[in-house]
Amino acid sequence: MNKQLTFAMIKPDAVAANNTGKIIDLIEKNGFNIMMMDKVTFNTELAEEFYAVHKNKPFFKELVNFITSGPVIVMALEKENAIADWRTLMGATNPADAKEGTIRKLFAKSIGENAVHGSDSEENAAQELDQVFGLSDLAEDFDLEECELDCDCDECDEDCDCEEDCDECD
Ligand code: RTP
Ligand code: MG
Repeated sequence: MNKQLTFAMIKPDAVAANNTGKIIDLIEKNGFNIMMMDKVTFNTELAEEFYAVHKNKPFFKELVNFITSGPVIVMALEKENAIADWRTLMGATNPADAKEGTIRKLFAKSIGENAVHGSDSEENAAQELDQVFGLSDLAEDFDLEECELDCDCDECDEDCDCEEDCDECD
């Protein structure tokens, strides 16, 4: 199987509890390659967009309030089968149901404050990576080097989605 990228987040509860390092250690020990990482605080607009699929659920407001309540660690993780394997390492949404050794079993406080997030499909991984890291044109081989073409001409568009003109083409 080819390498896959997924979007992962250490949520505000785990960051506030100083569990960031322990969770990153587990991520690395389980064979994930951290391709990108940042510490950010979601604003309400991004949180509502990020969790839009849950907008009609009774817990939506609580979820948005929680995810915007403090800094989070956002990551792009690379591995074969990264999407499913990260969900397995995270454990069940409700820590009461999470298996021994999973991150949620170890660090989640409750179903609402459950330490980590992971994309649940290829489509959502691409969307979430784009929402948070602005990777609108994920290359198939997941080469995440910054674009150096700086161009939106027809010729270069095949390789580059950035919208600035380069000197040669404008
Ligand atoms: P996530 O999206 O955060 O990785 O979590 P998940 O896939 O395991 O769970 P999902 O069904 O997508 O739910 C998103 C987040 O909403 C909160 N939640 N609260 N109070 C509740 O009944 C409830 N149910 C879900 C959780 O924080 C969950 O991670
Ligand atoms: Mg989910």
